[in-house]
Amino acid sequence: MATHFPKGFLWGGATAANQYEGAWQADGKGDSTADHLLGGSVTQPRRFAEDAEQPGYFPAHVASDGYHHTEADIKLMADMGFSVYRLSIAWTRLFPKGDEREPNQAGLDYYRRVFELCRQNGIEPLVTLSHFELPYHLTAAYGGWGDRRLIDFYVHYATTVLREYAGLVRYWITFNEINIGFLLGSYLSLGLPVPDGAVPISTTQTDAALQASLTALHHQLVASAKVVQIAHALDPANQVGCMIAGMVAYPLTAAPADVLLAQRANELNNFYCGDVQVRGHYPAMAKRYWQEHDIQLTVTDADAAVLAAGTVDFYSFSYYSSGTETADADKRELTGNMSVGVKNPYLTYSEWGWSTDPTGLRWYLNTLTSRYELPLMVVENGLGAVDTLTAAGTIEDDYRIAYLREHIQAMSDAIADGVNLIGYTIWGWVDLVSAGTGQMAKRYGVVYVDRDDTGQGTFRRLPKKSYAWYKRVIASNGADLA
Ligand code: P53
Repeated sequence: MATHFPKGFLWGGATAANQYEGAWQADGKGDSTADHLLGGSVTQPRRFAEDAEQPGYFPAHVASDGYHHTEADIKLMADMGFSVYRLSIAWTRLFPKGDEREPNQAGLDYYRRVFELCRQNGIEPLVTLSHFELPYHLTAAYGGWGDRRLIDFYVHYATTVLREYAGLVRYWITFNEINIGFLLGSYLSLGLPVPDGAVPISTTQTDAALQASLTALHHQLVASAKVVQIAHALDPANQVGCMIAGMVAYPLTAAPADVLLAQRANELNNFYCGDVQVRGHYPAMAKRYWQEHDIQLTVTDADAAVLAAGTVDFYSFSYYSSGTETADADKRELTGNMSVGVKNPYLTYSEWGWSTDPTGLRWYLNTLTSRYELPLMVVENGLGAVDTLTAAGTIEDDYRIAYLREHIQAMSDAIADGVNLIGYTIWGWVDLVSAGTGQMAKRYGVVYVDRDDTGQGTFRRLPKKSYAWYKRVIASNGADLA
């Protein structure tokens, strides 16, 4: 089959430090907000614990033990032919509390080794500076991103990283899924304090909670723009992107009220943050939204100037599924462990209630191209599913192959539509802890990790059937999807 993927297209996979590395107290690492989250399931939400050393299961403490599997895991990626690896730096390995001036040398050394190994294996690192975590001390002592001083702490951390790894890393993402903070996770993404025992991931927020989330988000957006400017000033070769949770909303019917609602959801969920990071200012709809929810946001002239000067070089996003909107309030329901709306009768749903919709990815890529005309990267995509070892000790994950095949085909079609897509990193290329539920049983990897939902196992790596398949896809630059 012919391929539309351009020469030099970046193929790879992604992880996040707190879901993959474990080793939560190794070599001087401090505890991050993620280290305070207990395990959950699709029916049992994760809870927050102030004391991260109390008895109980904290998935991030061990995760996939990536910290102790660095060489082997990079070899596996190289063997698959990866040209890019998206990973995040744990802020707490460098600044255990977040407000220190001097970084922890052991933390700097660890990531230097990771980046050098990537380079030696022909893999371009794509580095997320903050992926759903910050030093817990910044939450406990400052109130997380609700405090403006976080901007300076983050800029200091980011500048340290940019200087330290100059020449080793060229592709940067400032914040993972920056739009999730006000939609789902004010603790997860913004580090806003929550009471002990609380469920920190929620699909509903009061206006007061929104006020706090949007204020904190504004601080992140300013911090992001500052870091974009610093990265460019330090080295014009640095490419910095935003990272948005890609959310596609369809109207349930052609009723104009449904269509309008879906449009508003698409605008709010994606472009509230996207416009700030790409265009350098809040879109008109943001002001309407603030009025409707009685939000008072302080955007100083200095903030506005920073936002305008710190626009990104590329737009990256995660894409898993699409949602459906209805104006009929009676029909709205919880469709998955984290999505509200209504089920789409034309789509099938995973065990976690997430729809499979490759056409939505093509729609999203085209929508972004029309709006921004920027290079795009799909930096998370994959299927969270239960995998079972066969008697022969293999994992025949044809469902995952089918999911990935359809989404790669959709990307190929979008490129033929005229989209400038430059890279693709599958989420959780190696099994890791779910952010939403804290489970290991929700597996995304093309490589299996032997451990269960209580943290027990050998942590042995085992390539699944999808591993050999993805390797062929990469070798053929997307031509061989069979
Ligand atoms: P899990 C919500 C909606 C879509 C993606 O999610 C989301 C979230 C927040 O969890 O998160 C991203 O692990 C995130 C990753 C995460 C992945 O999607 O809940 O960037 O950290 O693991 C998948 O199945």
